[in-house]
Parts: sequence; structure tokens; C-alpha cells
Amino acid sequence: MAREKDNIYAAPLQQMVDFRFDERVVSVFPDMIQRSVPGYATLISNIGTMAARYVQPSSHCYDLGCSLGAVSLSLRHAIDKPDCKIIAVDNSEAMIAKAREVLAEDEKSVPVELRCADINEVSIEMASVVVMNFTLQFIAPELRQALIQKIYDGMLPGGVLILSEKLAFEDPQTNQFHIDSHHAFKRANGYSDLEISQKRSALEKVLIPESLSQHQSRLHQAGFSFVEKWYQCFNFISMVAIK
Ligand code: GEK
Repeated sequence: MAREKDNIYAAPLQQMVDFRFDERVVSVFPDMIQRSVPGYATLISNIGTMAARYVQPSSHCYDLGCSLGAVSLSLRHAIDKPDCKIIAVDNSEAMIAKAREVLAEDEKSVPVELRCADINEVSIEMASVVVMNFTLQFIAPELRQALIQKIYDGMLPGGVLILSEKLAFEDPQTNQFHIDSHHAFKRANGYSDLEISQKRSALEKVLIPESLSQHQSRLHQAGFSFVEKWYQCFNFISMVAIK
């Protein structure tokens, strides 16, 4: 896929509007996520590698908040069990339309069902793998426990939930260290201070990060027997939770 450069926040904006996953974002999304999430490519490939260890025959794999389907593609190339289906969900029509094009260019035969829907309203059934790669952070905090519970209830014993999130840290100095490190990462990737600060304002009410202990206790409360952080770069982490 040719990468169009993200310069959405490059010029000063008269009025700040909340961030939305619209057509403009879709057209630059691969560039945006690559230059904004430290280790994005490492996460995507290792999600496939990990999923391959937990996927069960005749089960479903979910990619919740699939955007352009990067996780679905990684799963599709890693899954080697018969009769599996990937269900990829996003509530942005623009994302789903583009994901459909991206997946059509891939020759692997594991079926991927794309659904334009709110993940709070999608049923989870016979799941051996569920991935939320930077999606839960966009869900209203009061809905998060019910969503995690629904996922747990729809999973097969031995199934894995892979949950990647931007974190907030309880200790202010630690929090500031990670925010500053992330901003330095973005600067090193060509974003200006203006772009970084305008994007931060646009995301303020939309992306609500929580602490690692909040995530861990929610996962344990839902019933997951094993919860482990397997990846961290600055304030970006990924966890596994096994039923
Ligand atoms: C990747 N996982 O490339 N229901 C469905 N989708 C939602 C909802 C919702 N309620 N809220 C937000 N989304 C991807 C990256 S991006 C992360 C995920 C980021 C969708 C939203 O439309 C967007 O496509 C995705 O969640 C979050 O690995 O951009 O920081």
C-alpha cells in the first residue's frame, strides 16, 4: 500500500474539533499509526505469532477496532488450524471500506468477515483469539468492564485476549517521563511541536488512557486466570489475558 503522509495537524487550526476516524484519517492512517505508535510493526507481527499458539480449530478470531485490517492480515497469515474465521469490526465506515480493499489484495484463504458496527454491540462467540490493538482506549470508561466481560464470556477455555493500550501512570513524574519520551519519538519521526500539540488536544476527550493496574484488575474481575504485560515502549503496552 502506498503511504500517504499524515499532515492533518501540520497547519494551525482555528478551532479544535475532537478527533474522528473519518476519510481524511483513513487516507493517511498507515503513516499516522506507524509514526505515532512506537513499535507498531513489532506489535502487529508478534500478535500473529502469539495468536498462532492459541488459535483453536473451528473457532473465531476477533479483531475489534480493526481500522485497515493490519491485525486481521497478521492473524490470517499466522493461523494454521482448520475451519477458522476472522471477524473484524470497526464502527468507522471509511475504515471498513478501505479495509475491504486491503484484504482483497491479500491472497490468503482464511475468511475475514468485515463488520461495520460498534464493538459494544457485537456478539462474541466461540472465540479462541480476541485482539483489541489500541481500541479499548476509545471506549467510554463506564462501558469497558461490560465489554471485557462480554469478550471473556464469548471465549473458549484456553483462548487469548491480546489488549494493547496507551497507558497513564499514577506517579506524575513517571507519567511525564513517558509522555515526553513519546513526544520525542514523534518529533524524531518528523512531526512538529505544533502537530504534536494539536493532535494531543484533538484526542483529549476521545482517547482516555488508564493505568496498568486498572486494566489488570478489570481483566481479573472478568475472570481471566492469567494476565501478563508482554510489550512496552514508553506509554504504549500490550497485555495477554488467558481464559
Ligand atoms: C490496528 N487495531 O491497526 N466500535 C468499533 N470500532 C471502534 C469503536 C467502537 N465503539 N471506537 C473506536 N473504534 C488497529 C488500530 S485504531 C487506534 C486501531 C488508533 C475504532 C476506530 O474507528 C479506529 O479504527 C480504531 O477503533 C482505533 O492495529 O488510531 O490509535
